[in-house]
Amino acid sequence: MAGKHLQFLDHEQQLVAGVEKLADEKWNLNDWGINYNVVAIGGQPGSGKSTLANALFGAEFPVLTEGGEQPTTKGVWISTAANSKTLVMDTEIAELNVDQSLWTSKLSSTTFTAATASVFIFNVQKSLVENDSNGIISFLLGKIYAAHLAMFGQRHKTMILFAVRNCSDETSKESLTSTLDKRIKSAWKKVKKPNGLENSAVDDIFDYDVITLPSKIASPNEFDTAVDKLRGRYDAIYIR
Ligand SMILES: Nc1nc2c(ncn2[C@@H]2O[C@H](COP(=O)(O)OP(=O)(O)OP(=O)(O)O)[C@@H](O)[C@H]2O)c(=O)[nH]1
Ligand SMILES: [Mg+2]
Repeated sequence: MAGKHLQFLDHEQQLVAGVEKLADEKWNLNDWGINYNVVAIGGQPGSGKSTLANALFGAEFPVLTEGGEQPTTKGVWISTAANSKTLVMDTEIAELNVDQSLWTSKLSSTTFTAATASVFIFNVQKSLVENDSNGIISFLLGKIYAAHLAMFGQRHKTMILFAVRNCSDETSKESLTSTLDKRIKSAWKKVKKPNGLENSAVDDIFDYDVITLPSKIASPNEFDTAVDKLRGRYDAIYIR
């Protein structure tokens, strides 16, 4: 059966009819037992999320083609990875300036998958890290923290991996990391903590790391090399 990717929730956040049976047929999860990882990817619309998930995990999520309609990813898609016991979740997210109710419902699927995953890849354009006048990064982080605290408290730790896209040789990783570090801490300060966790620190619940990726369009070979390196790191940590 071609392709291991399946749409679980449609663009109205409804479970796609018959998807559980299809997943059984395509994935054979019974063979996995409980020894597998869950990775989610999220971030701005059109920021290259599905492209990165496909390159890293050999998934085949739909990607925006020239003249195509955005957003390409509707609802929530899940795929098995090609070479490891990993489930990869790719979610739709709305723009900040759309109708508030739509934003909230679509945001829920990203925050839910992000909180549940062992690794959340926060895909972000370098330009947004450098100039985030609307506070999109902190906003998203705040929502992810709140979902995580509500569901798991300190019982589960998520690695937030910032994948900063369209970087060049001149990009200073130190400067991006320092900016993101500030966002991580300020969003944590603002989030309402449940009883008993009032004094918890962000790194009790989240690990975080920053990787820079060259443009897949302008520097395809460098992009592939960086993705191979990232996959190697992922495998070394998460694949036992
Ligand atoms: N400049 C540049 N473009 C890229 C890169 N990676 C992907 N793209 C292009 O960006 C467009 C969007 O890529 P997708 O992977 O569909 O992005 P997405 O974030 O999944 O998009 P939605 O699901 O619609 O939110 C496509 O035309 C890709 O070819 C990159 O590293 N640099
Ligand atoms: Mg997509």
